[in-house]
Amino acid sequence: PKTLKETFAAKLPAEVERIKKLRKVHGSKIVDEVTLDQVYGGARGIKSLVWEQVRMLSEDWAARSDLPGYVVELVDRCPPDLHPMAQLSLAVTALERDCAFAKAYARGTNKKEYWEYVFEDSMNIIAKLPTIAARIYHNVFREGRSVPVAVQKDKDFTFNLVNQLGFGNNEEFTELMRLYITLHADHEGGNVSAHATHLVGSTLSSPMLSLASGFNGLAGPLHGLANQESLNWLQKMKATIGDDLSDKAITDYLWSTLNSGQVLPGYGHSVLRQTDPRYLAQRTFALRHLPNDPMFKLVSQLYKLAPEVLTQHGKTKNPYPNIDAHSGVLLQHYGLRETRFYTVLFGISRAMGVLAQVIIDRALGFPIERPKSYSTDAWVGFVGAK
Ligand code: FAM
Repeated sequence: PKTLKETFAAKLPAEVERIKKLRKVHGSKIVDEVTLDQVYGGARGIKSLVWEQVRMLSEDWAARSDLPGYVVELVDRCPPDLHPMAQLSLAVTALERDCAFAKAYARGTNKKEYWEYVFEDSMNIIAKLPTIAARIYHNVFREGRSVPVAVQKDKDFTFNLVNQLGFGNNEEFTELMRLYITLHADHEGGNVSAHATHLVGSTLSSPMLSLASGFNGLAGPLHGLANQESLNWLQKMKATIGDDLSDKAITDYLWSTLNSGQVLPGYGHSVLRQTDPRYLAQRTFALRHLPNDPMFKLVSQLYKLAPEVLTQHGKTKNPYPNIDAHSGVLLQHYGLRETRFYTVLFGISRAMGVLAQVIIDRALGFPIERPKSYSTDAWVGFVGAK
């Protein structure tokens, strides 16, 4: 059987030709109009990116999972009150020392071969993420009293992640994490972590530095950190309302959050206008495995009540829950209660999607990304306003 890299290499020439032809015949066709609102509104909805997907192989990752000693040392020296996402970003940045692409570029490699080095780097990074994450976890939440066990080369990627965190004896939790890792990799190109990785990669910066940029974006509370925020908020709610999960008690709490000028974490989305299918997949898992967990019951009540409250609030374009409204409740059920670690798990999964795209970007020879910017005075002139 062919390796992932061989499969990709075999498909590439036809894809390059397809895009060449598409551009030759249709290159001047208009695909979107841009309004001034979109210019000021975070470029929302402007059709301007290309995105695809690939699958990965656990066995190959296990073989590449060893960390260089200096990265271990770097992580070990981080103070425990440095947020785990900042530590993850630091460690990924530090992996750049062994970047095959940067070395090949410095040697003057032909640009047609860039993707092959980016592929190797991406596989190496993904392979090392569980060990880095587990090291951070043991340092921060076990006061460094334990270190992650070695990767088992014959086991799948997620088993090793769970095992290194210290939960390897729980098959149901491992199964949850297989779902989790699958769901969080899924994305399109416009979300911040995907776009940041792609944008930085377009400068031919290394996959390590590109991914670290994506992680830095993922660490924001409106993006990946929402999974941490969501469980913290649910716990605060539970501490306030206790066992009273009545519609009134919860509705009042939702309004108190909104009236204090905060968002409801885990609700809303820049693109989706319905319940996030990734939320529903997690809900299906919870209904099967933990229907009586008190925090899941609270999450279910919110699912029933929050959309109506957000609709009355009248601001969000999407009053339904997203992926982050559910994941924390599942993790805490199996004993992974350290909310500050949650976005790291999101990041491990997201790396697969965004690095796959960086490989494709280089394979298709995408150029440096450079939208045009104008001052408000220029925009005023452009739209003919006074
Ligand atoms: N609670 C309260 N207000 C909200 C809201 C929420 N959950 N979601 C959106 N709004 C407000 C938003 O702040 C904005 O208010 P202003 O006009 O005062 O600025 C207004 O509704 C319009 O926002 P929008 O156009 O509907 O959404 P955006 O595209 O601007 O923002 C989100 C999208 C996801 C950043 C936003 O819904 C939000 O802040 N949600 C809570 C945080 C969250 O769950 N993020 C995770 C998203 C997730 F899918 C991920 O990235 N992992």
